[in-house]
Amino acid sequence: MSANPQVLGSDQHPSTAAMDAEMREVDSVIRRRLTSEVALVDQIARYITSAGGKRIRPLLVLLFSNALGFKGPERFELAASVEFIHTATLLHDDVVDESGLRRGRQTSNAVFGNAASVLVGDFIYSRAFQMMVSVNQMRVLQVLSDATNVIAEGEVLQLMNMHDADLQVGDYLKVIRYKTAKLFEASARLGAVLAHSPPEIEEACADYGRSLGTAFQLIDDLLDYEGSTTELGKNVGDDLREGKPTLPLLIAMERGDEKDRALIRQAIQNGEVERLADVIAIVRRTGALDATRDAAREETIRAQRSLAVLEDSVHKEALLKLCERSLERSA
Ligand code: GRG
Repeated sequence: MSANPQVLGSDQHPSTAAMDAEMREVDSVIRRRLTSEVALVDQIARYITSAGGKRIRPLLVLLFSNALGFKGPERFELAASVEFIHTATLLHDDVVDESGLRRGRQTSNAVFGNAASVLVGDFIYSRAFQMMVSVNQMRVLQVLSDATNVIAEGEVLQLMNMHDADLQVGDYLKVIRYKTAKLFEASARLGAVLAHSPPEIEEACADYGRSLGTAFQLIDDLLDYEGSTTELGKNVGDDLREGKPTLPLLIAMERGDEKDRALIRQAIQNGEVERLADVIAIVRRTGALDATRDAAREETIRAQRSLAVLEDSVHKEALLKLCERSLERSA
């Protein structure tokens, strides 16, 4: 497996060969730690993890711990642990959203049912906590328990915002900072925690993660209107079907004429995925997709600036590059 096939292709950067080896180690921890005597747990856990995923959160743990000079084996345990938390949230999210496609295959809920999917999500989530306890550092537990708590709050906030065509941009941003950016933030911060970095370095790493995570979700929301189902590995238009008021729609309503506004309003309120083609035409014509990408770009610039505290290294270079790749991604 390449360190990060989507955002850090193997010909892209000198740190890639070294990171490939480290990511293979993470993969091996994932395989070792994802076993259970309960056959269905094994089956579902393997089903979701074997489909891959970009592994961007574990990559952050590894790049920051390396950039700060920490080389202990705990980095692999924590990298796998954040990927487990991410995986558990995906299993739960696909149930909540009634999604049918993820990572280019049927979702676990579509194959095994909602109950099994939620419960195996709980298994993976609690396994992540067993692994972080094994590192034996209270600060690690604090970072990850706080992060998972905020992620859950973000999902509840998002639920409350469904079908709300009057949602303010600030409220939308709060949801994406909670549900997505928080785990990026925690992953980056963990590198600094492992390296026992001083508070100002730890905060700068956390800032990078928060900004990159925000950009990442902005692009995710954009790709739901601009991307292709084949490339994304999940169904485009899912957000509209659920009546999610994401930034492309909020901007299009602000910039469009009365007719555009009425159409998008109604689509959000009723979750009218059958109006997807009309909605895509409006978000394109009003420049809402470009504006969303611009907002993501601003976040990545902020992320890159946060790295000023790090000494030059191939790992820092890779973190800078990750920002650019995250803007260009199509999956
Ligand atoms: C179990 C702590 C816990 C909470 C449950 C359902 C839920 C609360 C949270 C869901 C949060 C969520 C799914 C946010 C979206 C994050 C996101 C952008 C997912 C896609 O990430 P990628 O593109 O996925 O990194 P891959 O497939 O590459 O791993």
